[in-house]
Amino acid sequence: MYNRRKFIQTTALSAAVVTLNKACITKNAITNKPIVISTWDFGVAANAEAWKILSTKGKALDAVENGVKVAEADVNNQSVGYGGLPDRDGIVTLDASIMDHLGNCGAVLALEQIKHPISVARLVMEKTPHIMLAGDGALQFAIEQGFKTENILTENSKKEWEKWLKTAKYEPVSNIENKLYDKAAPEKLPGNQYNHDTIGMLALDSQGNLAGACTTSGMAYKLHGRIGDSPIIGAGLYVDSEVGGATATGVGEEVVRNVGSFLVVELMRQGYSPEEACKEAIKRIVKKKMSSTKDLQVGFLALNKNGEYGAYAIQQGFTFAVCDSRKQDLIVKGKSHY
Ligand code: SD4
Repeated sequence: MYNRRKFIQTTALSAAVVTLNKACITKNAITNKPIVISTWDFGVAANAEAWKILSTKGKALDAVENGVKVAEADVNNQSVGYGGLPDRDGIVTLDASIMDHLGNCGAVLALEQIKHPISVARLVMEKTPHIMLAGDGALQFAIEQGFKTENILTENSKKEWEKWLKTAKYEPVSNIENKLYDKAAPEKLPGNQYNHDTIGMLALDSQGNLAGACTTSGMAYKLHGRIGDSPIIGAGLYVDSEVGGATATGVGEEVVRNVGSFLVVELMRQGYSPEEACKEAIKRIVKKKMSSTKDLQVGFLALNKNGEYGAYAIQQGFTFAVCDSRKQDLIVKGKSHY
């Protein structure tokens, strides 16, 4: 895992990249493309895979699918794909969605036994007249499409769950950094501290097309059948080629309630910069929840069609990774409400 202390402060970004004025979606703006951004430190490895495609003039859609597959396959990542922490009943259920510049989209909800839900989501988009497939139906479709079923609950995640069963208390922790930032190595924390670290990825390719992908094992120890924001188009992910794209991480219920990613894109349409749009969306969540956001984490990440990006979270500690022709392994510490 990438060392979380290797943060590069937002302030270190060049002014040309982080645009804080509202008039960012102007016709004459210079477009920074190709570019790929994704949530959290593990986004660096995922971006690197996406960059192989983007840097050779490949499509944003292929880039985001292949990029997030890195996180899905990473056995040490206990919040995405293979190795993800299970639900209350010890079953790993995965949520994923994908969207392209034409508004095509596909999603799988509570998919079991499949290592790469994002690829199933893409096939839902490309091979069916539907957008979402859930549970058994999603699994049946995946098998029909040739996906291999396998046990995606690793020994490590099973042990964490067994430990959790002793108290069986469901307490979403806002994120590991909020309370324990700089105090303990993340790898020493108990698994239930990792309970929300979705990968959301947005890419702009050399043709100027945008795409996004979002994939997660959701909140650890959730009720069986619980669906988060990540596979809900408009909540965990949204792309509009006229404007830009957005993705979310954190407590999905709050993102769904506020149709978060759609909101961020619509704010960018009104002229907000990506960071300002994320900030405004976070402010709305905080306002509605009043004082009960102390332990709540939600983070938004956005990319506009000019290749400008930004993020904002409720709690400190939200990071995202950026990869473009200038820098391939940039980690940015997102700004936060608290
Ligand atoms: C969910 N939003 O299922 C996801 C979890 C997450 O960072 O984002 N973790 O609610």
